Amino acid sequence: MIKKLIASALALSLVFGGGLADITGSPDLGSTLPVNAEDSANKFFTATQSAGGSGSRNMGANDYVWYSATTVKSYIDQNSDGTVTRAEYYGGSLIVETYKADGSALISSKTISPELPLFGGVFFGKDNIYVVWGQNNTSESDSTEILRVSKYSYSWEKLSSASVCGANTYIPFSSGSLRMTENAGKLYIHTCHKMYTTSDGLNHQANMTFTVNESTMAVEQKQYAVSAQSAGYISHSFNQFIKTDGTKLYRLDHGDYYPRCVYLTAANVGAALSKVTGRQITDTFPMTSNYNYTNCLVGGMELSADNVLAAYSSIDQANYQTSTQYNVFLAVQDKALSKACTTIQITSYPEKSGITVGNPQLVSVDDNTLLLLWQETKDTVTTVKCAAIDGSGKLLTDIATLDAALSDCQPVCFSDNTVRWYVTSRSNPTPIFYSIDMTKLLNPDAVTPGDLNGDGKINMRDYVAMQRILLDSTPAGISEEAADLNGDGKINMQDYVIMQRMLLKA
Ligand SMILES: [Ca+2]
Ligand SMILES: [Ca+2]
Repeated sequence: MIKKLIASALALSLVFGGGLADITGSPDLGSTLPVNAEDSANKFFTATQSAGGSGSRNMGANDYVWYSATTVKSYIDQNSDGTVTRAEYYGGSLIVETYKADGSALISSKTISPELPLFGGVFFGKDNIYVVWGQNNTSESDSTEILRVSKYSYSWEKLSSASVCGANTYIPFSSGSLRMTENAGKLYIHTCHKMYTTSDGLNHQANMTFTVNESTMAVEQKQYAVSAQSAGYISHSFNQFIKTDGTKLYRLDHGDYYPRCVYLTAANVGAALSKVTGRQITDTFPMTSNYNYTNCLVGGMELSADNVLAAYSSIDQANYQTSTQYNVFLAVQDKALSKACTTIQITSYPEKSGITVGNPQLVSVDDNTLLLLWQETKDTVTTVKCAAIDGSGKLLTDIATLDAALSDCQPVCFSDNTVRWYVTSRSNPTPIFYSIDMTKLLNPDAVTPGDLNGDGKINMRDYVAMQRILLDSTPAGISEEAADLNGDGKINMQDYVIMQRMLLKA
């Protein structure tokens, strides 16, 4: 009986073309197969080379070139229809491109002309997109616009802007970065600048912070006064991070002098930006012959339910005169900044290991789950290491090795619980989109209904596997659990018909 039903269903399958022989050529029933790098060891991971898109080079741009970071040029965001936006400042303009959800093909593109000569950053907010620009003020005029925040709709229509003039700024974003966050209609910008010339004839560098009202675009708070670390003023600050949980505003700076460490502050949301509680989350770095050089790179700061976590790489600071081997560390600080910071050493490569460890990145997945990533190079082969961690920094998974790279595109967790980022390079100038399915990373044995062979996709291979189950017996490596699509505990024609519908919709 079953065999008869299958025979008629097989005839039915001709309706959606492709046939069964060409299972790799028409997995999505007519659509082009993306060039996917399948990773059988890591079924949670995919790499997709896009067809189309502007060329650039952002691979490794999250590593500090010398001692200081630069503004982040590459951004990724998920659109409401599931497509992916890439925004990247490259070649003197801001490229905005929309790709298919899996990154396989470019759908549309536009270019945003710079409003001022220096690029600060992009922030994809709840309701709008914000782009920051800046310009030098070497004449030290208090009326020169040194920073502009432009507000865009999600269709990239310019709506309005806010300006900051003077602000003791000689060169904005100099020898540091810029990051933004938002909460309850306020946009927070944490960055840095070289300041007006002081009596020693120099233009010293420090951090600065602004709060912008997102509806009126009024700059409501400015924090750039030369002050002390007790007020959150860091000199020099070579990298800046900012996050808020709606209660407190957390800022992280990579200081090289006042103080010489990675420094975290917390201010109450709505209170003065200078009214902070502060904590060193690394020891004070020993003074080196070039004091700007701290032998440390900070790559990420995220919040969990109870903690502020920061990822960084560093040499063995206790033996700074001889140590050259970088390792990855996590700093875990309670949100009240009341306890001693916990340092977790993630890698323990010995000196002269031959492994170059890059600046790590940290991604918030949910209140108590994060993803830690870093790049390693050995014998000219670059890989990405990754592991899920909980909100207190405890490893939830083994450290996996991926055939991938990192860039200055901060990876983002999309609504499908998948972390995505992209990388461009000299050999591959158009984007390769990488994705880590957090559900699969955390539950490697979990099955996805319809994905009978567990390769992360539902396609003709699964359809064939379903037929084999019904006609004969379950082939090796095929999940019967994934074949029971209506969840009634049996695999029969009802599941077969559901699978056909799934494939027709794909
Ligand atoms: Ca499959
Ligand atoms: Ca069933």
